[in-house]
Amino acid sequence: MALLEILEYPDPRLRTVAEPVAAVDDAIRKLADDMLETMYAAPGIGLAATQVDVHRRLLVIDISEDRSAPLVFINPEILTAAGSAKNDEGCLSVPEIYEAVERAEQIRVRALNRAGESFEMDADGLLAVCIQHEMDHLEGKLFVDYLSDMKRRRLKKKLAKARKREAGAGARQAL
Ligand code: GNR
Ligand code: NI
Repeated sequence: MALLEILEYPDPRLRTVAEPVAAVDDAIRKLADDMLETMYAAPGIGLAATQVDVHRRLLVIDISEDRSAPLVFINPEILTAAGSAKNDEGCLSVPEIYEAVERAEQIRVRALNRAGESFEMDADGLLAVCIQHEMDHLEGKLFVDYLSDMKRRRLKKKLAKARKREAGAGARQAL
């Protein structure tokens, strides 16, 4: 297992549209395991391959309290979507920013599991939010794209400032 580097906004690689996984083989299973390890360490409740600079249609999720329910979705498709709800979202690629986003409330998803078998799942609540958030990543889309231009500009500044502060702290530590 290995920890992977998570790309951060506004890295242009986060805008890549992912290609379907052609075959669920050992390399894909290792990627899923490394993504789960990276997600748990972050910590986060979901991670899309796009965020670790692998542009294949694969995502992992675990919304359980005790991190005991890893889910792997390969080539996911939303079959049906109903209702809408606004929930606060965060993203490991946009650290420390939380904003409300409107999403479908209930969805039915089809995907392949780590054995390469097709399955379908109904989701609502946080799981539905998370699946839609991760599937957006595979399209090169981020939750901040749903915000107003003004909010996005403000948040970009805030992120740049936080990064500068961190770089300064690192430099001082090295002295
Ligand atoms: O860890 C995460 N938490 C979260 C909270 C609300 C809505 C979506 C998410 S996903 C996020 C991890 C992440 O960035 N996945 O792409
Ligand atoms: Ni995200």
